Amino acid sequence: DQVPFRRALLSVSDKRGIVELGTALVAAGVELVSTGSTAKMLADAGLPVTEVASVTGFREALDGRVKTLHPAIHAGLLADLRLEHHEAQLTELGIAPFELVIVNLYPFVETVRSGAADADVVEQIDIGGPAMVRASAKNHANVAIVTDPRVYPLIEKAAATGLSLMQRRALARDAFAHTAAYDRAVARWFAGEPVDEASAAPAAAPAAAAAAAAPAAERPELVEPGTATSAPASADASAEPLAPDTSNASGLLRALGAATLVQGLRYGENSHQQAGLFGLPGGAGITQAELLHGKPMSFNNYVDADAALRAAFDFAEPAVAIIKHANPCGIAIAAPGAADPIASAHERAHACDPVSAFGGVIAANRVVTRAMAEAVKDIFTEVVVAPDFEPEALELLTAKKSIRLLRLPAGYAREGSELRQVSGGVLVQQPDTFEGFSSHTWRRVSGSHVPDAVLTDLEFAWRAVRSVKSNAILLAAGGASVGVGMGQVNRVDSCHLAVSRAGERAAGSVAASDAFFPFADGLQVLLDAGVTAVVQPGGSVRDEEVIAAASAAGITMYFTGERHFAH
Ligand code: 93A
Repeated sequence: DQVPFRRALLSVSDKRGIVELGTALVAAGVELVSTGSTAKMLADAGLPVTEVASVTGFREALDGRVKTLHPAIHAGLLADLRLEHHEAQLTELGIAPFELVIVNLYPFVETVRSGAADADVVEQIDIGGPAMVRASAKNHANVAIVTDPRVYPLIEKAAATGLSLMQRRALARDAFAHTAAYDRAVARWFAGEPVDEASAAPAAAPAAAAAAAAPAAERPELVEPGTATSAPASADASAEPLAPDTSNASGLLRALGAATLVQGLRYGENSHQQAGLFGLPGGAGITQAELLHGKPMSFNNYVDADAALRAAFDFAEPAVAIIKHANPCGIAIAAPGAADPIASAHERAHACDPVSAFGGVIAANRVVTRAMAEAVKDIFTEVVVAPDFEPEALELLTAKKSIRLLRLPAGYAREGSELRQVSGGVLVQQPDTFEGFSSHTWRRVSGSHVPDAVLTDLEFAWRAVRSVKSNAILLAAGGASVGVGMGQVNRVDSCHLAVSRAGERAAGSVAASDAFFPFADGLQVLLDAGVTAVVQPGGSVRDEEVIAAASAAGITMYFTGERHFAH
């Protein structure tokens, strides 16, 4: 059910990351079609791009009010190519379909907030953008719709393969939540109400609730046999795929059958357990990483390095995770404007819990620089794994005998399914890599609207907490964890742990909880320590008590409607 990308429509007001995305798409052979200033930006970066005007045969009209509102665009968005007569009509009309649409809307809320005159605010009501978003989302059977730049890394990774139906559905759900929130803001402005309250009103069902309710039949990755190909349906069916498609359960199981021994390990988790490492055909993960320096990796090194990669690569920003016993003792992204972003991320991740970081495993999602190496060389570290190392970084670190340095294979990626052995069989699931979530879909249940910086911190904490074993509580400030409580069998203990690790830094931090608070007691531990905002799934029968505790403390709390268990 993957639909490969052949033609993409890009029309964005927020242009961050669009050139990188366009570059990845062009490299994968995707044709770019784009509007006015987006097209100009892509062309200026040297990318081949087709102007919307040359597709429609119309110049942008009415000061840009009419750009993409044209059948030559909308038929390409709405054609359901599972239907023969749709395909025939498109051919007859000479219109090519889109498989990928990247849109973000005119900045309406920002324009209102800037105090702009009414006429200027009205001009910032996007009409063509939501039409494209809604059309593509309706047609998610054929089209992937992206409204949030944070999803770009996912698209870049999938540029050559396209996305699965389940991923396209998740994006469609986000797209409708996005246009609904946008229209709500417009309606509030017309009503003379504050527009930034709009996103706090309950929108569509929160993402996770909807996902949890989806029957297995709607999650074909989990139940359908793998077709093991990213080629279009019309491709030669007799062509044998090189490797099973590990994005789905049956593909992964077939790949396991073809796994080969990469290396025998000295021992397993303990010295009396024999062990080995097997690689999947076509795998591009920690198993395929190149050991640049140090002793062979141990069983536990592999487990921890993989957990570190999972945490660091969950972020689009330069990020570092430090892992001990499969749990993070620090996760951070670079400080804004840092001269050496990856060194900054490392410094902040290390500062979270320097005691636990001793003997840890570090993953960076960017090339390790000399500045980062300078800091790491003075800390006893088992493993550093990264896409690469600057030559001077390598020189500094190879001076240390005890450290292992690993370079990731090109195109490092986790499998689209993960499994765990249970007696008599294996459990298979999709990994918790869902990219469609954002604070737009959260519901504020106590306290007042928080400043953007706090919301950004809450989003950081909510993403970081999914790399922490349950019960997980993660305190964060400024894009860095400051206290992590993990692996406890009750949530109160995780709260105590997070708070005690954070020490004085707990006051003023924000907190994420991987699952709901069953009672107010755990939350109270955070409140007493001075946490200022909390994000958690909600859904406890005692939610009212928990909300009352947050309200009594005067803090803001959001419900996400989805959880991040990791057992
Ligand atoms: O003025 S519109 O309501 N009419 C349109 O036909 C249209 N098409 C795209 N707004 C329209 N857009 C919006 O333009 C997109 O939603 C996006 O925000 C923006 C991108 O324009 P440009 O590429 O010129 O910056």
